[in-house]
Amino acid sequence: MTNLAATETLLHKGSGLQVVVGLGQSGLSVARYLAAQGYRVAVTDTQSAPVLADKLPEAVDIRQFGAIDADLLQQAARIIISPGISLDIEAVAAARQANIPVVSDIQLFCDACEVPIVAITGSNAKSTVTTLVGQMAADAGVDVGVGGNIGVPALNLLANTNMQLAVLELSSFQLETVTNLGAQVATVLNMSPDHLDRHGDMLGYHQAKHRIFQGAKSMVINREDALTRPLVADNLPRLSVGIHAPDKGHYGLITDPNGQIHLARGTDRLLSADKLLIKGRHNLLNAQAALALGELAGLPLDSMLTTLQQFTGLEHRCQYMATVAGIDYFNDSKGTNIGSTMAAIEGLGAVYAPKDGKLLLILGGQGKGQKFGELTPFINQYVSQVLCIGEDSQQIEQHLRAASLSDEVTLHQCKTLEGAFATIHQVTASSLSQVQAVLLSPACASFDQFDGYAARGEHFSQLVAQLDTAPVG
Ligand code: UMA
Ligand code: ADP
Repeated sequence: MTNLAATETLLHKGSGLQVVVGLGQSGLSVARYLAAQGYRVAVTDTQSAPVLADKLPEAVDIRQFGAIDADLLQQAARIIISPGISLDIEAVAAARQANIPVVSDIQLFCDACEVPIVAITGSNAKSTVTTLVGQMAADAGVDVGVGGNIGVPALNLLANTNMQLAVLELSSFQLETVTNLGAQVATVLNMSPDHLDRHGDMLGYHQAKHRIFQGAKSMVINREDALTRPLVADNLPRLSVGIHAPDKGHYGLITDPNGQIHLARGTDRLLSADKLLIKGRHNLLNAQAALALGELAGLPLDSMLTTLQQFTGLEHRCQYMATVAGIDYFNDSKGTNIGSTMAAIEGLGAVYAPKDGKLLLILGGQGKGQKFGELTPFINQYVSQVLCIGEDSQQIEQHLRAASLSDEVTLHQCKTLEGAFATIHQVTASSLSQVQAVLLSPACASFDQFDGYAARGEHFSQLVAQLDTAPVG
């Protein structure tokens, strides 16, 4: 160790105990990062034997498992909290009361990161847009790191010392403890209710999301969603996206008299919509957001347009699975809130409506305090059968009915995905069925029955595959 490094180590040790709360992926990345910097690090987790414990560096010798250790938190110089843990739990609330700073891994990342950051949040489309911007940067020859809520803890990106650009997907949980992120370009893609059980109400959720704009050098907003605009007036470079024809320099859609839709920048038609492999109006917005973010991060337009035409979308997001007995099956397991499910119903419903087809929608799981009645107008327009599963299925039915669910929509209580497939079999066997597509877009979290949205989507996909191989008749 050099003298300078040794002095820094002593300085860090002298700067007090760093307590990592939660030993999931982000907690582990924080413990490793701070230990490597020479800090004294402690970890605490509610689980008595967190699976990642044996991956901790030896230097992290204070390990309090089985409960979040309130006394340990009181000894902290700084607490680094995992995004899945609420700031309101007793031990953390008490530490905040004692003026102990509580930050997220993202704060450590932005304090250390020396390259421009593209920061992306929103209720929906974060992973899709983050992946697209990352791919656009990589295709343009930029050494890019892609991480955050998308699954790669942000601090892990710092291991690449050649990184030229960081593209971060950020959740409201990560943002609520970040100050002055200082992104090169930041965006809130869209806002619809989600995680209200954690943030209390829409205002709390909105405030957490909008922290993404703190210190930003430029921003991208959605013209049709006022909640994506920062509340504070500023003169920062700002590009907008939207479904209507754009003003000069902004992104939007231009529709030709023959109905052909184009992605556009001002009056320039950039690409016709049918050149994209990702479908639905929501994906046209996602494509614009990626272009606008890329532009403000300095990526070349031609190369970004090439990337767009090659992007096939992510698994579990309105993903086409198979056609069985003339019915198309779509896995939108990542549709975990009503905003995403509205987009999926509208996006796919519009494809089948001209063919007099209707959707069969599988909804349900953990409802997170959402108002499901907001889905009713979309269901009445495009869906003929609703199949409810999971913990909050009765509540979902009550909300839909209280919001005037049409008599032409039949609602079934199915408890599980297996139960739903038994009902699908009955419904689609009828010659009167209008169902042309089955859509799993639950508008709910999956944790009552699955390990996550991916496990739920995979289970759906297995059930579809079994249909596929089942004898016809
Ligand atoms: N824990 C406690 N006490 C609690 C709750 C949790 O000790 O009250 C412990 C658990 O025992 C576990 C650890 O905390 O050991 C888990 O921490 P975590 O839930 O924060 O999860 P991580 O593994 O650190 O993953 C987090 C994000 N998870 C959440 O926000 C819930 C991941 O987003 C993210 O990919 C990862 O950091 C890397 O940045 C996932 C997610 O579901 C995909 N995000 C939500 C969403 O997209 O809707 C916000
Ligand atoms: P996130 O990371 O924010 O959850 P994803 O890209 O994983 O976003 O997409 C999640 C779901 O959101 C998809 O399954 C799709 O149904 C829906 N979705 C995608 N784009 C949009 C959009 N622009 N507006 C609303 N919903 C969308």
